[in-house]
Amino acid sequence: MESIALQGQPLVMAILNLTPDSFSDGGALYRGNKIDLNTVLHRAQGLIDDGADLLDIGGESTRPGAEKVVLSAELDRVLPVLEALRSRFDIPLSVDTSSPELMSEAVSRGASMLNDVRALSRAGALEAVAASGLPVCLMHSLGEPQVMQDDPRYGDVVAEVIGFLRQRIVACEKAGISRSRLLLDPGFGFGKTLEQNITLFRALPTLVAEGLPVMVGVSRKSMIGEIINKPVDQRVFGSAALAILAAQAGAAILRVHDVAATVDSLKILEAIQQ
Ligand code: 9MG
Repeated sequence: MESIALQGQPLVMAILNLTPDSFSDGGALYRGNKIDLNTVLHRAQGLIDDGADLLDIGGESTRPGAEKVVLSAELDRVLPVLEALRSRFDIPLSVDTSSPELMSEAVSRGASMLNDVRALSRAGALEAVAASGLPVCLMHSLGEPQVMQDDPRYGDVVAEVIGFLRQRIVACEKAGISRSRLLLDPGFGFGKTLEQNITLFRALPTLVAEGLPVMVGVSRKSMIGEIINKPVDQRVFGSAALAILAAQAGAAILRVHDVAATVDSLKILEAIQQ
């Protein structure tokens, strides 16, 4: 996959959330109501020093209940940061967006990958990605962030998530996006109860068996908070533990906030695994 080597141990994708209401750092990259580029560069350097393999930059909050972002705000948040990071660092940069406009702009500013929590369902997204030539992660979500946690229901969560992702693969191939550019993500926390998340997590090997690289994002999410009964700022160990279980289940990319903890834990796994 273009400039992103997906072999052996999973890659660690560090989250760089550019929203003022980010659920994990609450807008720490802001000075007043503007993104502070120096702070962002400093944060990015820290994530790289900690061992991140790629960065995921996003300008839309997708946490449960988050407000919709207007396109101009998303572009204003992401594009200057993407340009600044691209000119400064060699690390592959993923852009987390559902907006075809941002997808297209991101390509010309050096993005290496796209990550869409709506699996390219917005009008124009399939075409934008087809033209980009970039790898893209297709994630499952049950509804929009504003309402996705309002009593999510499935007959069979594993079958429905995999069925949805298969349909999106077909849509991608029809639009001219080859399988070799696709990654799959079950979308932990996106319209799923704790029980549904756990069922889905146990089925990761089944998703891996679909034959495409699987991305897992569980970092600091409520499923961890509910299991260990701790607030978001005390979920580092729980997140690292679940990341390692995802690695054992065959995940190719782990999307995380706590890079150092994840990288150390992966080294332990690698040393012990046969
Ligand atoms: C943007 N975003 C938030 N959570 C995510 C997850 O679990 N996977 C992917 N691909 N993106 C996510």
